[in-house]
Amino acid sequence: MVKDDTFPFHTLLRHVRRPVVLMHRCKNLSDGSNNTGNIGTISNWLLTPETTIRNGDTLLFYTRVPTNSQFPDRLEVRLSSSGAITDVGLNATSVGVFNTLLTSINPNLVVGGYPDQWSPISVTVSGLAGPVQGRFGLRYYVDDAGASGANSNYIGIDTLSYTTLCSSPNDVPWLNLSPTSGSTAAGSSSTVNVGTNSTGLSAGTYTANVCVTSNDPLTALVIVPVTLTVTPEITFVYHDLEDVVHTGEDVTLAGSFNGWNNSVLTMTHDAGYTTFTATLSLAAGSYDYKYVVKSGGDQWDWLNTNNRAIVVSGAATRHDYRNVTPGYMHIMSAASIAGQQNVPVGPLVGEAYYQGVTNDAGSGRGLIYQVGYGLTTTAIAGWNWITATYTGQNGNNDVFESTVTVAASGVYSYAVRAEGNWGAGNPNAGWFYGDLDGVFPGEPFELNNTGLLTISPHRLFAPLLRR
Ligand SMILES: [Ca+2]
Ligand SMILES: [Ca+2]
Ligand SMILES: [Ca+2]
Ligand SMILES: [Ca+2]
Repeated sequence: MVKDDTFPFHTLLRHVRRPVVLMHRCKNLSDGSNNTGNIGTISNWLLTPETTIRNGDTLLFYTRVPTNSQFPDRLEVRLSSSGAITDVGLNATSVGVFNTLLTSINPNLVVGGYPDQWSPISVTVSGLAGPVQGRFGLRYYVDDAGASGANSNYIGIDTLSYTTLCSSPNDVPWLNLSPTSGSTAAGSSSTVNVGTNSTGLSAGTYTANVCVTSNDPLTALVIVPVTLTVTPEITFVYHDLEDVVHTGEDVTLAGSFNGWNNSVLTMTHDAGYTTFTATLSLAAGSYDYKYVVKSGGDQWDWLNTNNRAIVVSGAATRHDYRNVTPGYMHIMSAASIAGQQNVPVGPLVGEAYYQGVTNDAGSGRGLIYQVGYGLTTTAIAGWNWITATYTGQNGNNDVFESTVTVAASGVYSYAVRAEGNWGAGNPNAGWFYGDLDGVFPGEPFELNNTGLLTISPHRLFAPLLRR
């Protein structure tokens, strides 16, 4: 008995088709159909197509009875190993070729013994001597049923699927087996080579089972699970816009993905040593990394003050640029400096600390220093800025200076600044400014802590006037 308008569908697949199957005693249903007499035994069958059935295969479906049903129902899941034959017996108590009972839902026909909401039923095949050709049979089997019986209401079945653990090798192209069959003498062993080939596969996890069937009565089937994880390829590209990396120097890529080993992954450089690339297969996840310049020692901080981070979820190309930030910026010259217009005044002196970049003798790689003056009413970026020259070390700090020549007399503020990410197109570009009490984590740049530069009108000397 099949009917499709009594339950709402099981929602998982309701849009696919209308597979609700009902088997009922029909004493109250309007269509008046009957499955048995006033009292009798109902044995209604739903058969799957013929297939190869192995131990470990799983039949999954959803089933239910009406809410608060007072007439118990029962469902048997049976197995036939007789190929395409559909013989279910001649009467309500016989089962024909479906003589293997896999499970029974509400076997004792008790009220409440059958789920009254859509519930999954999973049946795993076991106990077969080997693969068989056959069918599954769902048998609605209720005695004392019918209009005057104590049992039988109706049930629904929906969203039925069948999962076989052993696939045809043609369905698993990424797995190679050799040999695919053979014989092994009792007490000895044979080697089966299993190879994988990820060509053409997108990133992800692939699983299959290698199933070994034999006529061994004790282990007719051995299942070896195989998992192939194809990881996304990530291409790292470092753009050396500031020429921090000189011709002949290597850049390595070190990160949490290779134990921060700064010697195992040397990036490929272009002819001009301006672009460095490396491609890695990385499992999905989060990683920290750094680019390390091989210049004498290993220069961890020349291209980035802090670790970079990447979240891998699929193949990607990561473009990176220099990203250095100073740990300290400071005006070293006097808080107040005086001079005359059109006469070089100063020098204005600053110092900067970039972790790992300024430490050694000489100006830090790729750093630009400037001194500047302007009115505090003018935005500091719009002051007059003059490139300054490295003059020596103050501990780990670079010291730099320049005089300035001011055209108009007046009272100005002055400050110092530095930039390491100045290459055209570097998204990390930005000047860092220094003041009199310094700029460092926890101590900001303050306009009211800049230097004072007082420029007086230029006085012409009397002897000149007398000529
Ligand atoms: Ca370069
Ligand atoms: Ca230095
Ligand atoms: Ca301060
Ligand atoms: Ca400050």
